[in-house]
Amino acid sequence: MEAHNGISARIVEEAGFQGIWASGLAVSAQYGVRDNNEASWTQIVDMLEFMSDVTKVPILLDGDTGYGNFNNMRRLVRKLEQRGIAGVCIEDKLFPKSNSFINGERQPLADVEEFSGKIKAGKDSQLDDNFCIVARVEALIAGWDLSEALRRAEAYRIAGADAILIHSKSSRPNEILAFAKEWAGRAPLVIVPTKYYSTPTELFRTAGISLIIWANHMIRAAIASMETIAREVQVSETLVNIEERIAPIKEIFRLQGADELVEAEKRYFNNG
Ligand code: SPV
Ligand code: MG
Repeated sequence: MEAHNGISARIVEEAGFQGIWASGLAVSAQYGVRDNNEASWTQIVDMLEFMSDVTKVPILLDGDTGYGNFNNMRRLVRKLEQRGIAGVCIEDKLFPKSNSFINGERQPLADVEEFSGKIKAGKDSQLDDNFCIVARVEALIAGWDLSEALRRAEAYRIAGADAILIHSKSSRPNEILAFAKEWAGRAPLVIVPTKYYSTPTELFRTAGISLIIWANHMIRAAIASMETIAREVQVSETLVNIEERIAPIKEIFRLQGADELVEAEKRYFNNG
């Protein structure tokens, strides 16, 4: 499940998800900027540090294109490992990227050799064997066919990618299922069913998909709720109608771990 800051990461973990997707779209949005590499890579990694500090489940960063060439990718991997991030997904587009759902078909793809070198450089620079690099294939989004998607995925697998994210903007799962069939389990497959969300998850499980990313649903939940409450209070000039519909203050304290500090003060701050 997507998260975009410390508190949303904590909420996602508490709900029982086994991993967190640090979405480029959502982290950009919570900063109030576009998903076009407007936030710098260090601003993204700084936010990831807050997310990692308050959770235990693995965090997969949506690392866009790796924020540059193979050399930027090497540095990104080292910095993510230092902050306890479990892996990074990079997509075969060009920096600065745009979100795949905005004119996705008009976006140029990366050269396969160059992108494969970026994957290899990332894998060669990780110190923790468990760090994962997921290679995201944008061929179907950019208007190429299944064979181009498979050609790219195979090149990225050979370059060392731990998993392949095959992306689609179709409202039907057909091209994803066709890809999975041809791929035949060569490496774990990851999907993002934002557009084909009505497909039952069980169908993907049967098709051999290893991981589903619900890519933007925490930021969308937050936006919908904030828009409703802000408009209502602005018009009604009172809190009486909304108080019961929003989280109590004590829920904020709980999510922040306020109790732990009270306990710590008893242990370390008796004379304070
Ligand atoms: C993101 O969550 O930022 C993604 C997924 O990259 S998508 O928006 O579907 O491209
Ligand atoms: Mg993204």
